[in-house]
Amino acid sequence: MTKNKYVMNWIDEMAQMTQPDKIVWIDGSEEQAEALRAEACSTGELIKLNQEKLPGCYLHRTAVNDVARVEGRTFICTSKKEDAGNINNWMSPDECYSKLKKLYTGSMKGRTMYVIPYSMGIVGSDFAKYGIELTDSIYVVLNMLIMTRVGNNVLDALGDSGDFIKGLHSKADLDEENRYICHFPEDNTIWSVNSGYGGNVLLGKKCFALRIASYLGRKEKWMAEHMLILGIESPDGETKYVSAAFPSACGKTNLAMLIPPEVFAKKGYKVWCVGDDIAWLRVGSDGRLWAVNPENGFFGVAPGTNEKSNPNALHTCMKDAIFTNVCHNLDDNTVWWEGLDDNPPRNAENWRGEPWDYTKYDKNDKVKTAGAHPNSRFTAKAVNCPCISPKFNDPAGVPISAIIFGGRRAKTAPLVYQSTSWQNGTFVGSIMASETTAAAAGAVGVVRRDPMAMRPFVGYNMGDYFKHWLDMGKIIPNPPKIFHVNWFRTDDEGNFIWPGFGDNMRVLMWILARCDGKVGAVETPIGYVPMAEDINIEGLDITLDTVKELLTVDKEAWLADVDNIKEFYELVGDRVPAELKDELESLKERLSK
Ligand code: GTP
Ligand code: SPV
Ligand code: MN
Repeated sequence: MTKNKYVMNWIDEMAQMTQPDKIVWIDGSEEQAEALRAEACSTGELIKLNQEKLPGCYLHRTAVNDVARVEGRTFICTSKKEDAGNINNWMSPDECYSKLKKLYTGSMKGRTMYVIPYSMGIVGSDFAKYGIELTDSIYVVLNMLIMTRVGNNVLDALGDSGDFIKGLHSKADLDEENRYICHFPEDNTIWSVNSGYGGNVLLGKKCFALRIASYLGRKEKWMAEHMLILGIESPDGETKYVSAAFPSACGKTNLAMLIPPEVFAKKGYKVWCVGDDIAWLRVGSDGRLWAVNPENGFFGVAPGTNEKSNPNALHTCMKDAIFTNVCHNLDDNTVWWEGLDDNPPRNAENWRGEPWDYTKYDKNDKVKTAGAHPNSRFTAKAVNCPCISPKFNDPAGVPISAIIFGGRRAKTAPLVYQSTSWQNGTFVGSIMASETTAAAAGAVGVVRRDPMAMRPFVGYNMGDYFKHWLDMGKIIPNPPKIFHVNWFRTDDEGNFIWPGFGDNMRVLMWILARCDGKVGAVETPIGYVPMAEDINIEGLDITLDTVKELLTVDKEAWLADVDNIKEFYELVGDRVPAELKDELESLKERLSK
């Protein structure tokens, strides 16, 4: 507990509104967590899994209508609408507070309000930021215990300061029509109501560490980005770090934990995971850009995770993990998901908790027929990851050599290209596009522009966000080089051409060689593209011609994209920096030559 009057007054006020039966402070202890797990099992909120095969692991099912982030119900509530911009939904703070107050009033009656003091970043470090989440969900408490650093030491570090993010979450009655995820960046406040799904309710994650933090980062000259961070250690023991922004369910966790292919492993290369979803970046005293992962765990996509695609993730979630909306194997009380193995359980319940017949699986209608929901997830501790970086708990973070943007593009974007400058790289990030995935409610597979993979997560005007990127370039004396990748090009039958996963390291090696000035490139209208021979394909069953195909820049397709980008910039509105519009004009000229 604490004597901090800002904390205590705020909790009083929230408790008067939500009217819980009691208030319980989460202290970060294992005893308390264990008691909460037992309580959740007694009510059915959690199912205790086979403790021999999956020690410390539990299964949770959300409501059927509550399985992904809801971007349409996510709001940025700044005083002025222009400050939220056209890409965000906006409500005035007054209107939003009064609307949500009605939903919160009495919403915790008969329930307990849990008080979770947590830190994003290492408690007590220069770059840590603190939050308190109030919630009526044990599932949220147990997830926050994995995903963030929780406990009394956070309250000690906060002292009597009012500088913390006030998060209020209530499941209320999970009413979809009254579901709201609202951010008040001017008040350091987040209000979430009527949901129980990860990204909507684990308020330290997207709500704080991206939406509120991006707003703070602009004010304080640092960056909060939807990026993984990984280190590549070369045989001489030197480690270089890269960060990469891919949209939701587009491969961050997989890249962050990759296992080097034999050709590099036998030489002694190693890959270390610093983070899989969020990076906070600032300029270091050495003039480089340094990154920390503010989280303490992974909330990873389950489907597709297997012994071949991502063994590190699989091992990470084999203990102390919470599985959400996966398939329950009733024979041995374990879990299963599509893409885990070729042996679906015969006696099982699907993600909804209904008896499941694997023979009815139709990959064109996964939500209805799959055992696990396409956006089913595992919540697992970073310390349980076999390749967690020795720098994971270093408050200074790691210096970034390259920033990589990427999306799911069946055509258009080549396997990899390099931008020509920070400004051009910012442009490359701003024009990112990707096919939508099951991570957010709505249609899947539709190409949409998703700048820097931050479309759903920028807590202010997207035009100002682009400007912030350009401004950061001016204060980083030795900035990372900026690249773009695409693992998802398909052939005429719709099959992925590039093997992906661990083999993506072959592309990372080219990127690092470019950073060191050790390899040449071909200049194209969109930037520098590798010579096909410079992508190491030893041990792969693809040919040099395939690599050439993956690296082609189709000018017609790109010109069509230019028109689409113009429309998107118009949608973002009048705060798109002139420099980026100039970049677009120059790109068009180069393509038309
Ligand atoms: P969020 O947690 O939603 O932010 O997603 P993420 O970017 O961490 O996505 P993740 O790594 O979990 O990947 C999601 C999906 O992409 C999974 O179904 C993977 O199997 C698939 N995927 C990841 N990497 C590759 C790749 O290199 N090639 C192909 N074809 N698929 C990939
Ligand atoms: C994403 O959707 O980008 C995620 C999962 O990482 S969530 O925490 O739900 O946002
Ligand atoms: Mn994410």
